[in-house]
Amino acid sequence: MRVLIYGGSFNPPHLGHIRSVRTAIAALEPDLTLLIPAAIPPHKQLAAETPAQDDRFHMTGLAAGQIPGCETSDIELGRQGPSYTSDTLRQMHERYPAAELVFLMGTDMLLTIESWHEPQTIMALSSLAVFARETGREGEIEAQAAHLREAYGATVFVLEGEPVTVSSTQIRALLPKRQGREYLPDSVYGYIIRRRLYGARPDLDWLRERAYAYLKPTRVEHVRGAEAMARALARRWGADESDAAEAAILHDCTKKYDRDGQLRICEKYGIIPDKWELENDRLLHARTGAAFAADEFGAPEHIASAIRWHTTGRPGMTLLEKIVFLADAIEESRRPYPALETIRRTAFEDLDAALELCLRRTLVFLQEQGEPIHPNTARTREYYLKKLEEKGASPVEWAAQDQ
Ligand code: DGI
Ligand code: FE
Ligand code: FE
Repeated sequence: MRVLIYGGSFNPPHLGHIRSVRTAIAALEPDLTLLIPAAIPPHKQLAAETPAQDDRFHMTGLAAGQIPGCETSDIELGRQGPSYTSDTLRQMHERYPAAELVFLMGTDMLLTIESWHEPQTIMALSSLAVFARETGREGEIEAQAAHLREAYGATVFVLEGEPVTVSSTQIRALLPKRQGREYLPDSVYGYIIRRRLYGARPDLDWLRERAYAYLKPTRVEHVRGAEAMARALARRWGADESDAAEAAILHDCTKKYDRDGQLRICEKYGIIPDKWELENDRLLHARTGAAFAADEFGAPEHIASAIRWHTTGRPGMTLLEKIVFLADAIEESRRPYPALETIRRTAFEDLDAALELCLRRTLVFLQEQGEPIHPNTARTREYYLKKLEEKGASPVEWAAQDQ
């Protein structure tokens, strides 16, 4: 029996890891392959944004799921103090006494193995399999392999294959910039985004694909329009354009659910609808949407709150909340309503005046329809009316032709 062991931080596990393991499996045909996330690697400092061990273990399991015959072991995670490969191999040897253990590593590790804790134990208990981390060092690798065979009686397999150059460090640096998805299995990427590990922000192409799946097909055009308008407003008013896009992409993510669906989501997230929301379930999707976006897509507080307040608004809105509120109301595919053109123009001249006008228009509309008015809608309009007065500005009137 042959057991292939691949230890590492897996912080996060990426396609490079998966390719290395596949290469090793193809060459060595082990009966079992184990990915072993390290607790505290003695040879390198853990990165500042390192997630909890449970998260790394879970991600490693997701990565292992991509490889037939591959499992994850948590033997290093429960360990107190530094986690040494030699201890792991001793434990593995006890567990599989008849097996040939093969320890998989990158060429960079092979070159430093003599400085590890108990190198002779490592090489006595297991064979070494090495995959290339870069090209052009084949001579050096062969020389080191020969030296280890000579000095320690080591068995060293130098694997053929394209070098695996991507590193977890690089990926961690890319994730907050909405990049790096192409280096990760989709399941791992989805988990990272959902938990916002490493300060990750979602790749917006990925987010659109995932978020649109929750929309009625007829609503996609509106959400696309809201994103475009939110981006334009963010540029105009100096907000983070990609955050505005993210919030707009997610803003109606629970809109398709009917009353029962809304109430189910409320129950799941501990949302207690007020009496206006119970009377008019169209108001609830803003609250359920914020909770769902946070849970399903890891939306951080400032983005969730832009979703939360996109229907009624609230006094003292953040810039992002104003942008999403207005983008929703004035995006290009909105069916024309009175004052729409005036609100569109005003949104690029004075945000507060645009908000006041938009809310005033909604209040008139709701009154005409005999719909109950949510106190937040009324209060928000009053707040921005007062704000305009304090600025010495007058509320914007809309032209007769803007009907
Ligand atoms: O989800 P969307 O259709 O894209 O837009 P939205 O989230 O702004 O929802 C708009 C609906 O919300 C619209 O039909 C008016 C309604 N609405 C906004 N404020 C109030 C309100 N409905 C009631 N009953 N009371 C309000 O105060
Ligand atoms: Fe909405
Ligand atoms: Fe909307």
